[in-house]
Amino acid sequence: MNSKKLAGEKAVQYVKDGMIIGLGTGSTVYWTIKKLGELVRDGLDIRGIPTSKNTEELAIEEGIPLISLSEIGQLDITIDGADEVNPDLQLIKGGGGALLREKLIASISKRLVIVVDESKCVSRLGRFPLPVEVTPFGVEITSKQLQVLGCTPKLRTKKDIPYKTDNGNYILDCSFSSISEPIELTNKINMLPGVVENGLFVNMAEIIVVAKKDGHIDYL
Ligand code: ABF
Repeated sequence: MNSKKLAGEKAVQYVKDGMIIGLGTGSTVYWTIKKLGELVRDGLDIRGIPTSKNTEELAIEEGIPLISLSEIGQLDITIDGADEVNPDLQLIKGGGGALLREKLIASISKRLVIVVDESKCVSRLGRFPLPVEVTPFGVEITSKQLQVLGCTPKLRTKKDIPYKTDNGNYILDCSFSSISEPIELTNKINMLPGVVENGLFVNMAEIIVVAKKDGHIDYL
């Protein structure tokens, strides 16, 4: 059973004709986008806003009409993945490097629906290192400031060179091991000079579609 496919496809139930949809990034929401492509080919009238260049390519391949952020004030729904979900529906996102665009698009969406397999559900956030998008300039300073908040930052690299986001920034993956106060922490992190955005999505998700190993779906 492909849990990611099950969760991704299930989220399509929230999509109605005429909607403007934020299209997330990652291997779970991949299946949402594939399903939406099928429905568009059967006549579903939607327009999508991708959260990353990878998602934009996939949406174009699937024939989903795109619209730019400058043309709209609000989205009807955003469907996205996550790296961790706690019982209060607080999230860690950004493992795919798209956290800035994901958070921006989610912030102007009427609903944020998250699709995960059950491995992402945790009692407390922090097992997954928190991605923090930072400016390349002064990354050493920002890293030291993040350490003061109690984590071990690690510069994300790809083939031994610093990974660059779609926005031209770096990512520091910050191991906090346990995050008990995500709301307080996200505010402290975003106050630091050099931080562009962090992967804590607090009080944003409305529905979590969780695919279990046995093929059942839970809704949080
Ligand atoms: C994306 O979904 C990222 O924010 C997050 O890292 C990723 C989860 O990836 P996957 O669905 O591939 O496990 O939105």
